[in-house]
Amino acid sequence: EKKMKFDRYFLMDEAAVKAYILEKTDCFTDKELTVSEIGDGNLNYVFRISDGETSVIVKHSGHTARISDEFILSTDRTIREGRLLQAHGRYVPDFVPAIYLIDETMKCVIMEDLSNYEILRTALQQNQIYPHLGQLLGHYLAETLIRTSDFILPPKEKKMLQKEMINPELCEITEGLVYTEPFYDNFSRNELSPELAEYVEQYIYNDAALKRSAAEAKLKFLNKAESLIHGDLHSGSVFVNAEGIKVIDPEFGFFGPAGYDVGNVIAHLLFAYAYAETKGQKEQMAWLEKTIEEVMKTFRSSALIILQNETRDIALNDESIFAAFISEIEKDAYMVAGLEIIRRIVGMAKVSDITLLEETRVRTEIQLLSFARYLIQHPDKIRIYPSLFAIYQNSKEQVA
Ligand code: SR1
Ligand code: MG
Repeated sequence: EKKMKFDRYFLMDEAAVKAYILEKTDCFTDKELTVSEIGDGNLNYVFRISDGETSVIVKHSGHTARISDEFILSTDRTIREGRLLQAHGRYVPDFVPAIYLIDETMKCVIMEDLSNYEILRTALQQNQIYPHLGQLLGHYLAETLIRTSDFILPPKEKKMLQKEMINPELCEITEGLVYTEPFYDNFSRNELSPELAEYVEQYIYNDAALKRSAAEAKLKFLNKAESLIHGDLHSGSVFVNAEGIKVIDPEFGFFGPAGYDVGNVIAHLLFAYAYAETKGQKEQMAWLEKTIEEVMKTFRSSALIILQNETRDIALNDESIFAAFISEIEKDAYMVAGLEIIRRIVGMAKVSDITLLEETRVRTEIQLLSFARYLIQHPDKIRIYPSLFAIYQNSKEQVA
C-alpha cells in the first residue's frame, strides 16, 4: 500500500482523513479507527475520528461552499477559523474547543470533539432549559468583543490581528445574504413561502424607509472594525450541556461591528422562542424571554467591568465614553437581530426553527418579520424599553 504524504492539498474524504490522522499526528496509535463526516453546515466538511475511547474532529475546507458550487472560496478559511478560535480562546478558554493542530498545507484544523455537548438549536427544539445560558452567552460576548476592541488591545497588536483576520470572501457573502438580497425582489437566491410573497412585496421590497435603515446598518458592517467578531453566531454555532457552552465555527469572523454577534444571538433565541410558542412549550418560552434579558444584562455589566478595569488608552478611559460605546453596540445588536430574522425567512440559508413548522409557519414568519422591521428601524426604543417581548407581542397583535 502506497503511503500518502499529505504534502500537497487535496479534498480529503473519510479514508484520506483516516490515513492523514495516523500519518500526521499521534492522536491515535491503534489503526482501528472509525471516521465519519458529520458536518451539517453550509461551507465545510467535519470529520469525527474515533478509536472507541478517544475522538477528535478534523474540520476541512474545499474550493467551493458545501451548500452550492456558486460560492468559490479560498481553502484558507479553515486556517483563519482555527486562528480565530485560538485568539478568542485567550480570553474564554472554556468557551471554545481546544485546537490541536492547524495544517496550512492540507487546509484543516484538528480540534477537540464536543460529543458530550449538544447543538443549542437541537436542544432548544427538544424543549431543553439551561438556567445559566443567558449569563454564559453574555460573558462570552463581553470577553471576546470588548477585549479585542481598541479599549483593551494595544494599537499595533490590534492592527496586526486585523490584518491576519481579514476575510473579504466570507464578508462578501454576509454583505449580500444579510444586508442586500432579502430587501430586493430581483435576487434569485431569495426563497419564500408562497403565501408570504404579498407581505414581503409590500413591507420589505417596497418599504423605502426600511431599506434605508438596512443600508445604514450595512455601512456599519462595512466600516466598523470594532472587535474580532465570530461573524455567524447562530444557535447551530453553539454547543451546550449542563456544564457550559462551547462556541464553534467562526469562519465568517473578522474585525467588524461588535453588535453583529450580539444581534445574532438575540435573533436565534427569538427563533427558538417562536418555535417554542408554536409547540406550546410555555415554561421554555418564559425561560427564553428571561435568557435574552440576561444575555443583554450580563453583556452590559461584564463589558463595563472590563472597560473600567483594563482600558489602556488614557484618552478613552472615561465613564461616559464606556457607556456610549456599550449603548451603541446594543443599538447595532437590535438592528442586526432584525436583519438576521429577515434574511433567514426571505433569503437563502434558512433555520430549522422555521422550516420545521407546518401549518403555523407563515403566520409565525409574518409575526417575526413584523417585529424585525421594528427592530431595524427603532433599535433605540428597544434598547431602553423594559421588555423586548412586549414589543414582539404588540407586533403580533398588529399582524392579527
Ligand atoms: C453560503 S453560506 C450561507 C450561510 O451559512 C452560514 O452559516 C452563514 O450564515 C451564511 O450566511
Ligand atoms: Mg457555520
